[in-house]
Amino acid sequence: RKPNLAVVGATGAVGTVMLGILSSREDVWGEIRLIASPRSAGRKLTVRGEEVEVVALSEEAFDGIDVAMFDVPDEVSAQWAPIAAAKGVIAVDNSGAFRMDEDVPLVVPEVNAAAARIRPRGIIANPNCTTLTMMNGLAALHSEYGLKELVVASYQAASGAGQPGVDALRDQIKQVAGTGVGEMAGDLRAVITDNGPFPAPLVLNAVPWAGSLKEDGWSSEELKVRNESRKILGLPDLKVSATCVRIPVITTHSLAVHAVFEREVTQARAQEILRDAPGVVLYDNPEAGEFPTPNDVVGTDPTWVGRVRRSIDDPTALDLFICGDNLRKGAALNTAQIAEVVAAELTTA
Ligand code: 11C
Repeated sequence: RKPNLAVVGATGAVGTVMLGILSSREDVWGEIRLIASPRSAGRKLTVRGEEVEVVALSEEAFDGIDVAMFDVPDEVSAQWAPIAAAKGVIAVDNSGAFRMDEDVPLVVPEVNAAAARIRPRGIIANPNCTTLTMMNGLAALHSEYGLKELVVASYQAASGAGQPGVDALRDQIKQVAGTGVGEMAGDLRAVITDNGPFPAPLVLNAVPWAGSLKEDGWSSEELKVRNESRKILGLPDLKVSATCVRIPVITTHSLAVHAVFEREVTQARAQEILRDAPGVVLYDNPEAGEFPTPNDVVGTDPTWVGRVRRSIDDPTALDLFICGDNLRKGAALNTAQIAEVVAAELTTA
């Protein structure tokens, strides 16, 4: 029989994208049950062309379920993924609650699908969206050149902070449209009354902050990029420095990456590797004005790589610009791909 799937957090920003993805991919699922907070229970949502009523999150909601995806805040996953797992459900969790737990694999199917089979807690973690944006391309380059170090600057979309982030940016756009605001020092901070989930006005601006404050001035997002990259690539000593910045884009995270390798690189070979890498589109012809911008990439599945250059001062280093839809490959799509790996395992077992 086909395994039964639960989508926990079906009404959220990622959950909504997930229902579209489940409706468009090869259908490997029996029942798809939609679960959300009691506040959203009773709502009807469409998946696979059928209306499905949302049920409230409870222990019984997992009865008869084989695989459950969690697209909910960390604290909700921390509480409920183990409850589902205790009932024999395999939990695929998109929160940060379990990613660095050594008994929880952190999976990008194009990179380390086999890791999904070893899950002592019955939980598989989906990486952070910023990390995910660069994993497919970097894993392909790593297998040829041996990755040693990453210096990353992110340009992150408002939807990374969920619907409140999108709502705040849209409101701020309305507030400044047609005014001269944004031309004088500090005028955005004076005019924008609600920063939403961001620590400064985002419209007409760039805000060098994502997540919460951790030790020595690093943000949680920057530490996730470092720690999760190391775990996914199986490189515990990989040197990683990230600076995470929010920009006024609705969806799609972008990353400027300086990657240093064990061996010398060439631009042409690096482009060839990226062209052949699973889940990657090489879009790299600056002469013709071709390079990815976040807006080109919204709603697409692959991560797009352009501006591939060998470092002028280091023949072992590449500089790249990578864009990925943070709600698709960065969240819902990768979670769906992991769940499909598990479904294939359950079906052939
Ligand atoms: C952001 N990347 O753009 C974050 C959101 O660890 O899954 C996702 C946080 C996470 O703000």
